[in-house]
Amino acid sequence: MARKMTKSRRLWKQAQRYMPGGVNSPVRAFKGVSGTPIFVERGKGCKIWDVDGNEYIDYVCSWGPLILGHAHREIVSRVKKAAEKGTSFGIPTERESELARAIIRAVPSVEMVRLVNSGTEAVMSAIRLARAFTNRSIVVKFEGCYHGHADGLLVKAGSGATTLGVPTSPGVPPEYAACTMTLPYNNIDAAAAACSDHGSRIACIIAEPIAGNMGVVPPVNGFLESLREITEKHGIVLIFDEIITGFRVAYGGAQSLFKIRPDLTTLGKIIGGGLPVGAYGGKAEIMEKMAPAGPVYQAGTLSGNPLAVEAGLAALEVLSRPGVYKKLDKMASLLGEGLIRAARMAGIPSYHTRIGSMLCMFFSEGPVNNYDDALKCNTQRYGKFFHEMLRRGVYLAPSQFEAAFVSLAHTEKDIEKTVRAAEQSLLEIV
Ligand code: KE4
Repeated sequence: MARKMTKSRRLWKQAQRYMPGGVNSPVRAFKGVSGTPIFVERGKGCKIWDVDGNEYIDYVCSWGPLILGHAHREIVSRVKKAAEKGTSFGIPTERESELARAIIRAVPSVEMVRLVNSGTEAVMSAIRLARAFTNRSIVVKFEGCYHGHADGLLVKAGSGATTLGVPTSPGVPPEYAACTMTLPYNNIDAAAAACSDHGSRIACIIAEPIAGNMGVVPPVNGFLESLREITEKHGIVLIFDEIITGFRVAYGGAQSLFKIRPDLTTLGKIIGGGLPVGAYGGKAEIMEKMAPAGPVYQAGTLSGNPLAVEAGLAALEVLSRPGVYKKLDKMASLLGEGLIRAARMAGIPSYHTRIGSMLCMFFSEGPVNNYDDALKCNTQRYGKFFHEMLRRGVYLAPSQFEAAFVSLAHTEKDIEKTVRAAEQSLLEIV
């Protein structure tokens, strides 16, 4: 049942003339799975339609923001109304304070918050703030965790485990990378060793409390607790990057699930309801160092933009209703269990992870607890699976190293159709 791809192919050729690699963000170019990307025409609920009229059940959900599904009625109507009053002012508005207050009420450790325009901007700002607050320069991150494309974070581990980083992208000066230390995720001893050797020079440790950028890799027991303990001990700022997990795995984010209070939290995706919003927040004594209250500079023309704020407020209001996370968890568990059964039936080695409505099926022989494990996955097989599923009307992430997201719009019928497609697809790639 070959899908019509005429228009997508034509648009793909044209896009590559105008934009580097034909996209505005690399992962969309299907490099991780080969083939021609689909061009989307519209979305509604958990479905998207491409420009050739093919329908798909969508598990990318714009890489996480669309936890309510596409074109949610309340979001669309409230953004339309807000637009009629003006699209941007660069002047304080009441709704910005209301979104800030909603975030503060939801996320346990956040006493004060600043809205920005992307996750990258939120992380950049949080790191600058942590460096200013501690008067230290070194940033510790974990392999396989992605925190946006700020120079100092496009870094991989140098030769020894706790040596300073080397750039992963041209254009990042080695001097920038030298201020970043990259450690293995879920390795408590490596984190403790780095802090005892370099603690007095480390400004912050930034971690995804549930890693979502090497596939979904949950923290092993004690990992997050140990990070909290050793950062307290050495006066290091602990930053939880909850740009994926914030309002995804619980209304209070991963920190409310694991009952850990980081010093700073970065947010994005869901809090913008599908429009561009990022945020960073945390202890008031730290946040008050930010201009104009304090000396640490950060600014943004469209920060707190009325349309994005309205979409974010609508999303958080729907998510705050009783039973929402129970429903998300139920749908995602039906999908996760179905994929495990399908892989077992096809005799294909796989490893499955899920927390709430973010999940991953690794084409891996063994468990995946860190980036080294993730890199052992059979990405060719993932690519074949991806295209077999696409043919059957299911849109997964075009990379093994991403999460699948279930939204409130996914129904049992959609999940059953997806599991059936997986059973057939896996038999094709054995
Ligand atoms: P943005 O600058 O893309 O809004 O956020 C960067 C970011 C920061 N922290 C985490 C944990 C993230 O997952 C991200 C962005 N996520 C990727 C996909 N996993 C966005 C998709 C893309 O790059 O196109």
